[in-house]
Amino acid sequence: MTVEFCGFDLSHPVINGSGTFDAIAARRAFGDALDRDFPFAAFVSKTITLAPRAGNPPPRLWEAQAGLINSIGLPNKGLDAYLEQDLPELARLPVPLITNVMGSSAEEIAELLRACDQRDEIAALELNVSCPNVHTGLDIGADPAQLERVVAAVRPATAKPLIVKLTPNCADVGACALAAEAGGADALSLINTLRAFALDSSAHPWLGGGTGGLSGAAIRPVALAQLAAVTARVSIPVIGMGGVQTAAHARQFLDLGARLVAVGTESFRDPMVGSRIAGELLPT
Ligand code: RRO
Repeated sequence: MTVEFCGFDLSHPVINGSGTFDAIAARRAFGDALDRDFPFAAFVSKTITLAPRAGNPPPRLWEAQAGLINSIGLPNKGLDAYLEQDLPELARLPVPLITNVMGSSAEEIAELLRACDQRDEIAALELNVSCPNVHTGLDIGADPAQLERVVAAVRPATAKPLIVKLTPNCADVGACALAAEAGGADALSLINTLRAFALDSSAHPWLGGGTGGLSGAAIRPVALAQLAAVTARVSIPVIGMGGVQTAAHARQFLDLGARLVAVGTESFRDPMVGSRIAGELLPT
């Protein structure tokens, strides 16, 4: 079931959602076996920012009835340490590497893309636009006009394929998808987590960061609706995700027009679920 994606021939259509599989920790746990039977056809890194970030105070997770609310808060070692320490390790993976980046202004994003553009280990870039704009406080990706401006402004910073990961927390995801395509995105991915809140038994916010993002089975119907709205409007390839747990779920995303399908929360339960889904997926 090889799939062409942004100039790469992938061995199957299943990849990971950013931030849901730590390939470096997995190699420590599974050793070389990880590289022999890597569960995904491409690997997407956790989101990288320019400066290192500690992330949100705990608690960071809340188990919802059919999903998970996270408020991780983008902990990462920052661009320089990522390039120096993580990239050599990630380059040993047997699949193309997609580096996910986030910034709160076009200037910050362009700097991230320019630095990654210099590195042959990186096959493609994924831009996470769920970050609040430093000037407006609103998510960069929630307003189509702003999204098009930002994507167009940063597009020249890299010759590598640029995937824009849309936010689902917007009024019209189809309009955001069109805007990202018009700005020069080579591909789109969706959905990120849905904004959510968890209260403890005394009705106090449970998560250290206040609000969080809901993922897992609960969001699959929303993901399917948003995917359908996007594939109906754009001609660039789309990566679909949101609550995928089985090959039957993945098939629904592919049938709605996704070129690739990503597995996220389910990998916390079973790190090898990507291989199982890829093995069980039947060609159309
Ligand atoms: O780190 C996070 O808290 C986080 C990110 Br960057 C994201 O894009 N989606 C999410 O659910 N959590």
